[in-house]
Amino acid sequence: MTHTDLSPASLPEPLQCGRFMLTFERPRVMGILNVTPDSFSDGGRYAARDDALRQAERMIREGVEIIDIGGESTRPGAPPVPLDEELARVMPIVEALAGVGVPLSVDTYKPEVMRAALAAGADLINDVWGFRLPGAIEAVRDSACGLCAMHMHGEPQTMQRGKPEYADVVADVRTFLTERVDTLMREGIARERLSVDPGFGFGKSTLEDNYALLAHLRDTAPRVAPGARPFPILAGMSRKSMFGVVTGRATPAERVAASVAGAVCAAERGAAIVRVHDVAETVDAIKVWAAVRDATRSAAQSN
Ligand code: 8Y7
Repeated sequence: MTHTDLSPASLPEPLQCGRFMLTFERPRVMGILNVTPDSFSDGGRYAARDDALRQAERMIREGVEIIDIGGESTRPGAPPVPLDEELARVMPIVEALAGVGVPLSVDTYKPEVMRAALAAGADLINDVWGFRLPGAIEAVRDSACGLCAMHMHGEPQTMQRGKPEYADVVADVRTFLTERVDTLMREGIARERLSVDPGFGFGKSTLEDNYALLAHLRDTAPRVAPGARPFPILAGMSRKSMFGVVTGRATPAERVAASVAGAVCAAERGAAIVRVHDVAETVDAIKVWAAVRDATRSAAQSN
């Protein structure tokens, strides 16, 4: 099969996401909602809450399809946030948005935050540590939530941030993600609840590694039996330094166009979900990508 394979059988498996069943006729746009107070403003947490809710409203107007709520900056090198602080940031947002009709994802690796978020109505748990912390799998097992298992090198316990060298970064990431989905399914998580993510920028040593993962995005997912649908792949590249390096744009806010181009490349390579800051721009770009794909499909059928 080439990348012009357009048969519905090659679409990602639908993802059971709590109250929702997401299908992937085209990639779904996940909007990033950070709830991290600016330590320089007073009453930071309440200001952050208002900010976050305003931003969520904006993303909904712009056509967001999943909202990813995060209370700890997971950027490499960021200081960890204590459990009670993370709960105080995330829970009011989950509670406020649980009724809006958009699937809610919570970006956390802490089992206690997972449990609280699910009890309050979260639909997806996005764990950059791939459910490797003790208690993480148990925290999600008895719910219907979706899971996103991301690749990050190293052990959660030590929070090691070494820069590994990969012999073959695509194969190494696929091996890791295959082990994670096998473990999760063995532990009782249904296959249709699982999505995977190569973890752009997380401990990938070089620019080449990140672009190899994007170029071969489909091959980062666990292999499935012939005829079976692949696991949904989430691609999170928005505003990351892999775009800064190529464009010379020093600050994340300047990387919007680059990020949109990256999202389109990910769509072309089978991404099921793209995680982005710039929802309106990405939604438009994905619509154009899908129109071209559909026209290609019609042309192929009439030949
Ligand atoms: C990713 C992510 C971040 C990603 C998934 C940032 C929380 C860094 N990146 N989650 N989170 N995939 N699944 O720049 O690539 O957004 S935080």
